[in-house]
Amino acid sequence: MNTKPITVTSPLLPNLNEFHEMLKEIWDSKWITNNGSFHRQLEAELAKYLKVPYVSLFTNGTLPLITALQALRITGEVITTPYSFVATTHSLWWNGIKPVFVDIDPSTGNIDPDKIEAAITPKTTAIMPVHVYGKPCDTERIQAIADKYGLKVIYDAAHAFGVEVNGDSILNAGDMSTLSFHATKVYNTVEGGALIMHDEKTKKRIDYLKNFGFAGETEVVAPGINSKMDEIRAAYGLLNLKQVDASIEARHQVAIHYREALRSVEGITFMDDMSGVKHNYSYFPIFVDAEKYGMTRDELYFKMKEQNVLGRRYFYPLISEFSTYRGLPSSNPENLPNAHKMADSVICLPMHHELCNEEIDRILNCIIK
Ligand code: T4K
Repeated sequence: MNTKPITVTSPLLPNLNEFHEMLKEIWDSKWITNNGSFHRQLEAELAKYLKVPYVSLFTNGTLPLITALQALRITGEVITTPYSFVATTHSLWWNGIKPVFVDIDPSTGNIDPDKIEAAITPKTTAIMPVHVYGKPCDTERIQAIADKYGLKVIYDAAHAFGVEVNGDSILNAGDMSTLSFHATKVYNTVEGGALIMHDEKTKKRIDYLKNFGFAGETEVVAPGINSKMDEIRAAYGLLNLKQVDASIEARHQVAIHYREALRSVEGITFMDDMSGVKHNYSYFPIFVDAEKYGMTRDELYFKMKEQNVLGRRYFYPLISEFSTYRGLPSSNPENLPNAHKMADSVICLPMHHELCNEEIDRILNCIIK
């Protein structure tokens, strides 16, 4: 096969000359990590861009999940979704917390608020939903349940950079939200992430926790971890912030193109934009109904692969199917029918800012018979 591979995503890269200028500044200053000036500037610029009060930068999108659970002193059981990247549940495991999986709403892929209350026990202390593919969870209903039972809510918003509902950032929901700035995300700092919080006191505590718990030169206030972002990635992040809007708009155009072409294909469905929501087009999942389409999801996935169109089956298998979690009572497939159905039918099509029409046509030609 000599066609060029079309990968599921491609990273947004800063202008190399501008990056070089910033690297020179870092070299001159010799301050390369530990809350440097680019780190402080990126926290401030992200808070403004994302319309949130406080941002704490992290070295990836997994450590803010682990740290948020620590900061809120979450123990016992946490209600979460099996339809996510495995890091969501791993963060609970790393804190000695038992995950309790609840099924998803098939229209969004997000945890189904109707099913949360039945999963609450005296040991439940929090809910950890995921805005999967950047589609906002029903945050109002989740908050109402949390308030009724005195639970904390930590959103894994790894996919939800820049997503807004009726003009308000989705990141303002719950007690805290986390972001991933991994290379594969809409906005990346190579590796990176952030924790979003609502008040200065929490921001201070999180900043201690990501620096071993140090509050000053000689005082350690908690068993923190090292999850600080360095100056080089903060500089890269500042440059990428300038072009992320254009990148999201380019993704939007790809989504329009896909939707126009796929709407009439029997057995293939996809998610439309939600009313009042500013989307980020981070992923473009399609769902294959084998009977109607005449081919299973895996048959289509491997057919695409043969033609070097490298979609991905995010999120298959479900987290509840991995060996660490399979034995949990809530992992029983009978408890998670919608999640299983979605995981067994999904293919995320290539989606990034540089996809050209010729590539989009190559992708669509694999699907449209
Ligand atoms: N919560 C949720 C809901 C998440 O989705 C994630 C991460 C996290 C938490 C944790 O955040 P981080 O700790 O990762 O910041 C990827 C990413 O590694 C992972 O960040 C992401 N979710 C997950 C959904 O996808 P892989 O193993 O599928 O990526 P990989 O290496 O196969 O790359 C996919 C494609 O992207 C490649 O085929 C080509 C392209 N690519 C990738 C990289 C790394 C590039 O073009 N350049 C690159 O440098 O996991």
